[in-house]
Amino acid sequence: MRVDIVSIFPEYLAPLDLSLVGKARANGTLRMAVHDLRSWTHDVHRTVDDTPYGGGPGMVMRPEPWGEALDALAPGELPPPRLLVPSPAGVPFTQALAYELAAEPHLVFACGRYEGIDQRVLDHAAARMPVTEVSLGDYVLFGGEVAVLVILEAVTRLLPGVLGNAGSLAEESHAHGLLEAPMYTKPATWRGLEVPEVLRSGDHGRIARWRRDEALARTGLRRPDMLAALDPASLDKRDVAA
Ligand code: 6GU
Repeated sequence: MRVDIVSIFPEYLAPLDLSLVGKARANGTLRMAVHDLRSWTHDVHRTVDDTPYGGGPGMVMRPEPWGEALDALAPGELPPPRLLVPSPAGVPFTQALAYELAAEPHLVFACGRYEGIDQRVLDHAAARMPVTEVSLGDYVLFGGEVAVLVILEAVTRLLPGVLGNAGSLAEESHAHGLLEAPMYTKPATWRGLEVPEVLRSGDHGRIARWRRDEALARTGLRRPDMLAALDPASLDKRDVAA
C-alpha cells in the first residue's frame, strides 16, 4: 500500500518510523511519504490560512496550496487514490472502515489545522477521487495529524504479513461486535489475586463459554450501544441466559 500524508507539521508524523508501522515501511509493505503543505505555497511567508468568509473565530486553510498538493499526489492515476480528511465533522472511524482502507492501493491524508480546510478543496477533489472525512470520536483535536497516526496504526496491522499471529485479528475486540474478555498470564497467583480457575482447567469448551460470557457482560456494561446493535442471529440460548 502507498500512503501520502500532507501536513503543516510533518514532524508530528515522526512516530510512523517506529514500531510495527516503521517495520512495515522498512520492509516495503507500506510505502509512505510525509509532505509539508508549505512546499506548495509561493509567497515569502508561505501562507496556508486566512480569515473565514462570513466571519467567526479562527482561521481557515486556503485552497491554493491544497489544490497543488492534490494535483501532485493524485495526477490522474487510475484508479485514483482515496482521499481521507480527518475532521471532527467526519464519519466515525471504525474497525470496519480500517478493513476497507487496508484493501486500498493508495491513500492520501490531508491534515487540516485551525477551523479546517476551504470546502472547495474537498468538492474539487471529490470529482476526481473518493473523499472521506473521518472522525476519531466526539471530541475536538487541534488538527488531523494525531488522527492519521491512529488510523494508520489500525490499518497497518491489518495488512497481510504485518501481524505475526493472524489469529489475534480474529479474536480481538470489535472483531465480532463485542469487546474482548479479560486476559491473564503467569504467575497463577499475583499479589493474592488468582487467575480464574476456568482458564487453568484445560477445558476448551468451558473456556470459550466463559470468554463469551465475559465479553457479553463487559459489552453490556461499557458499550450498551454495541450490544443493542448485535445481530440477534449471532446469539444463542446460552448467551441470552448470561
Ligand atoms: Cl479526525 N480531527 C480533529 N481535528 N478533531 C477530531 C478528530 C479529527 N476526531 C475527533 N476529533
